[in-house]
This record gives sequence, C-alpha cells and structure tokens, in this order.
Amino acid sequence: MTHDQPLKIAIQKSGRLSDDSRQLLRECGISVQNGKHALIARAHNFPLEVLYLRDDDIPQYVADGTADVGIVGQNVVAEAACKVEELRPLGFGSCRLSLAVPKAVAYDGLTWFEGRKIATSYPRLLKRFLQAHDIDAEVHTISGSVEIAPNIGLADAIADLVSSGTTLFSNGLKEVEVIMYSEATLVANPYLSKGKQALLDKLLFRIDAVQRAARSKYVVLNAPNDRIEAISRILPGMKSPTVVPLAEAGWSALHSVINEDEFWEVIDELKAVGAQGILVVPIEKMIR
Ligand code: PRT
Ligand code: ZN
Repeated sequence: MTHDQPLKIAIQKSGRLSDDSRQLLRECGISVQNGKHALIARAHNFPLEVLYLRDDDIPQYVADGTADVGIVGQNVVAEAACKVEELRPLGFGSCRLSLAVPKAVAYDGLTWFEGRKIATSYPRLLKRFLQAHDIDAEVHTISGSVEIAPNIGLADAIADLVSSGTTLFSNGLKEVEVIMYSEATLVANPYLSKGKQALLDKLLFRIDAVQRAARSKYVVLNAPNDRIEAISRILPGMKSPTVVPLAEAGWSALHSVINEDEFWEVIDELKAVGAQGILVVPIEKMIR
C-alpha cells in the first residue's frame, strides 16, 4: 500500500517528555534526523513527520488536525479538555497532580480548603476536584513557579505536579491530597483518514511490541530432565518453554519468557524445584 500523506506526530520539543518520546520512536525503528532547533522533521524509514511543540499546545494541535497524533502528559490532556482520543499510556513521565499546604498546617482533611485560596496551573482539574468534594475555595491561576505562591502570600495552598516531592519539601510545603495520577500518553485525532489510520495502526503495533518487551524478560535455565515438567508448570511463557538437551546426559536447558511483575517470585519457585544457572536477558521486541 502506498501512503501519500505521512502521519504527523507532535512531541514535546524540550522538556521532561522529550527524551523518552524520541527514544520510543527510535525503539519503534523510526529514525528521525535530530536537528535540535528544527520544528519539524521527517523520518526517513517510516512515513512519519515529527512536529516539535510545547507540551501545552499538543492536545489542541491534535484536536484540530495540525498533527494526527501526539505524545503528552495525561494531566495536560485532561486540563485542555480537547477532543482527542487517548490510545495508550506510555509508561514514562509519571507524576501526580496534588494539593499541598505549608508544612506547619495541621491538616485534617479536605474541609481545610473551605474558603481558602489555592494557586495552580491546572484550574480546570482543580475546580472539578473541589466541586466533586463539595469544597468552596478560590482558585488562583498562575502559569509557573506555583510552589512559591504560599511563601509570598499569594495563596494558602497549591495544586501542582509532584514526582519526587523535593520541590514541595524545599519550599516548605507538604502534599496532602492527590487529584490525579498521570503519565505520558499517545493521543490521536478522532477523525483520521483511512490512510493515516493504517499508518497509526502500524505505529501502534510497534509500540505494543516495544512495551510488551519492556515488561518481559527472557529466561534460560538448566535442569535435570526429571524436573522439566515441574519447571514448565511454573514458567508462564508465551507458549510452553523451549527445551534443548545439554551435552551432559540427563540435563536440558529451558527457554521461556516471564513477566517483570512476577519475576522474583517465579525465580524463587524455579530454584525451589531444581532449576540451575538461571540467565535473565532483556528482550528488545516482542511480537504476538
Ligand atoms: O516548555 P513546555 O511547555 O513544553 O514544558 P513544561 O515546562 O510545561 O513541561 P515539563 O517539561 O516540565 O513537563 C512536561 C510533562 O512532564 C508534564 O506535563 C507532566 O506530564 C510530566 N511530569 C512528570 C512533570 C513532572 N513529572 C514534574 N515533576 N512535569 C512537571 N514536574 C515539575 C512540577 O511542576 C514541579 O515544579 O517538577 C516539579 C516537582 O518535581 P519533584 O520531583 O520535585 O516533585
Ligand atoms: Zn508546558
């Protein structure tokens, strides 16, 4: 099939999501000329055009079709309330939008915010949260350095993104409520042409293979032949494990794939039933 129009993807030009977004494309086998100052670049081995934008602009550009898809924080998508489809959480850029108050406050629950002034760059999400909890507070919208607002007397509290918590701590604040958890997500325009949808499906196929691989490990181990059955029962694998005889009579090597979440548990069980020389190897791509 030939595609006249490349798929246009918007990613953050420079910021916390930039490196991981570029890396994801790379892991999908898409190489983009990395002109640091370019605003637009064409991939040379996939019909893809990359638009480098400020993260806040990405939902709108995708919604209006300037870009077909984009990589942006769920927090930004939720705040923008644009008509885009969220296709995949991408597993990076994790953070939370939280309410924080000065350390000295004896915080005793959400009613503390009643009648208070809260500074934030996320007025929509904050207002929705307050409304859902029936709290009447004043929302003061500022675009940057929200964390200094309480110190300069601009607000009683803040709602801002937190990851490690260091910024709150060094500004004498403490996190008291989580409004939303967020990570980077792939968003798409809901009205893509057939040709673009086909390209997007191809990209999604690759993203899924990369993500599955990131969650899985390839395991190779040795075992006496009379243990193969017990070990096979423990190994979840894609199918049954591959069994290869070793040069030493009565022994075999088993190959399989295990999920990162159950990794340590499975390894312990394997050792318990007689597995030896267990090798664990990262997987680059995993196609179902
Ligand atoms: O220039 P542009 O507008 O594109 O970038 P930006 O400055 O608006 O965004 P950027 O690069 O800071 O963040 C992009 C996205 O990264 C956000 O929308 C989130 O989805 C995600 N993300 C993940 C974070 C954080 N973690 C994060 N910790 N975004 C911001 N922060 C800030 C937070 O605002 C606070 O100032 O980091 C500080 C807190 O960090 P800790 O580790 O001290 O808690
Ligand atoms: Zn921004």
